[in-house]
Amino acid sequence: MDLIRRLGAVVGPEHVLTDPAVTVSYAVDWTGRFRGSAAAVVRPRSTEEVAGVLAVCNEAEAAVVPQGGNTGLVGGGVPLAGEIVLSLRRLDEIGPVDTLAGQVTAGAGVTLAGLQARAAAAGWAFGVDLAARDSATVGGMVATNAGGNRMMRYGPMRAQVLGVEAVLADGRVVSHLGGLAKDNTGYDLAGLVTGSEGTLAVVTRVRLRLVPRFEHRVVALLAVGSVATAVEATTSLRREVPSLEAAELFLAEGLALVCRVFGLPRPFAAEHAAYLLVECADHRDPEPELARAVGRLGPLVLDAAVATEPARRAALWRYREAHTEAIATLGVAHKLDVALAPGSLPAFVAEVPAVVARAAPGATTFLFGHVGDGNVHVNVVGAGDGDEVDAAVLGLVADMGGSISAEHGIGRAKRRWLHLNRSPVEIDVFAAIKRALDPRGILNPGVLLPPR
Ligand code: 2HG
Ligand code: ZN
Repeated sequence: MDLIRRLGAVVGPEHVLTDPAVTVSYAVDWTGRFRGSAAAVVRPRSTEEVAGVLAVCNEAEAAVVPQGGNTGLVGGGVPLAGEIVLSLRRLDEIGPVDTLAGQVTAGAGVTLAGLQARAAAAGWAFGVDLAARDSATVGGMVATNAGGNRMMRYGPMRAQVLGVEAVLADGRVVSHLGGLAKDNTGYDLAGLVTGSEGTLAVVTRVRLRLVPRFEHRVVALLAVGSVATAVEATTSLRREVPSLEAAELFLAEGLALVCRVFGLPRPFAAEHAAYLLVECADHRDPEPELARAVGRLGPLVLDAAVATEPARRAALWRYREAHTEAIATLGVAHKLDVALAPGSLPAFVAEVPAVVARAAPGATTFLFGHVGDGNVHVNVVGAGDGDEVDAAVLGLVADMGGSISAEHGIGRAKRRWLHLNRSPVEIDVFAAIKRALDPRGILNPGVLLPPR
C-alpha cells in the first residue's frame, strides 16, 4: 500500500509495524474493554518525523490515533476502526533540569517515573503522580490533562505545563518552550492542547514546571465510619495542615478485594466502612502537625496507621493503588471517573450501588478515588458489553451537578454523554476549534466529539 511505503520513507520501514501479531497490543486498552485493529503502528523518533507522518496522513485523509503509554481508561488512545496508530514512545529524550528556573523539557514518550527520577536527581520533584507512573507518558498525560493523587496540592497536568511543542494535523509545528512564567502574548495554545485528547494536535515536547522536593513525608491511613466522615475529615485536614498533599478514599469492599487478591494483611483488626489515606510532605517533619490535626478529629477516627519510613509508606499506599489491578482480576470493568462537590459526595456514593443494580442486575460496584478533589472512580464489573450502567451512573452524576469525567477524559467511552456537562453552544465551539486545527478530521476521529 502506497501510504505504508510513504510512512516508511519518513520513519524508516522498520518503524512502520503492520504484522497483526505485533500491532495487536497497540489496538487494545489496558482494561480490554476497547479493542480494535490498526492499519499500521508508526513509531517516529523526533518532532520532524511526527510532522512528516502527519503531512502524509493528512494528504491521504488517513485517520491517526496518537498513543503514549496506552494506560488511558476511556478508549481515547486505541484504534477501533483500523486507523494508523502514531506511537510517541520513542520521543523519550529528557533535557537537563534548569535548576535556576525549576523547569525541565521532556519528550512526549518520557515516562512519568523517568521524569520523576530526573527531577529528583536535580533536587526537585514533579507535581503530578499516579499509579501507572512506570508506563504513562508525558505526552499522554498532557493530552488527557491527567490528575492523579497530588492534584489537591499542585493541580492537574495543565498547571505544570508552561509550554508545548505540538504538530498540527497538516504537519506544521507550533513550538513554545521558553518556559516564561509570565507570558501574556495571545491565546494559550498549550492550555488548549492540554486535555484535548489528541484531537487538535500531537504533543511532541513539553516544558514543565517542577515543585520542591520534600525530604520529610508521613502517610496515615485513617479508618472512619462513613464517606461523610471522610469528606469532613479531609476538609479539616486541608484547613489545618498546609503540608497535606493527598487525601484518598476507599471502602470496605475494595480493601477486602485488594487484601484477598494480593495476599496483603488487613491494616486494622476490625473492618470499617471507609478509609481515608492522607500524605503530608514538607522540609521539616510534618508528622507532629498531622498528628495534632488527626487528634482534633477525635472520635471521627476509629483507628489509624501511620508511616514515615518509605517501605511502610508504600505498603499503606498499596491498599489504595492496587484497587485498579485487583478489580481487573474480576473481569472487564466499566470505569466511570466522576467528580462531585464535597457536599454531594456521600449521597452519591450511597446511591450508586442501587442505580447500578437497576441498570445491570448482578453487577458489582467498587468505589474509590481522590476524595480531596471530590473525584470518585466508580468501577462496575459484571455489567456486560452494553452501556446501560454508564448511562445510569453518568445521569445520576449530572443530576447531582457533578462532572462525568474528573481526570480520565471523555475518549470514546463517554462521548455520548458529553451533553450532560456541556451546552450545545460549548459543543459548537469545540467543533469550530476542531475544524480550525484539523480541517480534514484525521486526528483521533470519534474521540471527545462526534465524528464528522
Ligand atoms: C486511580 O486513581 C486511577 O487509581 C485509576 O485513576 C482509576 O481504575 C480506576 O478506575
Ligand atoms: Zn484516579
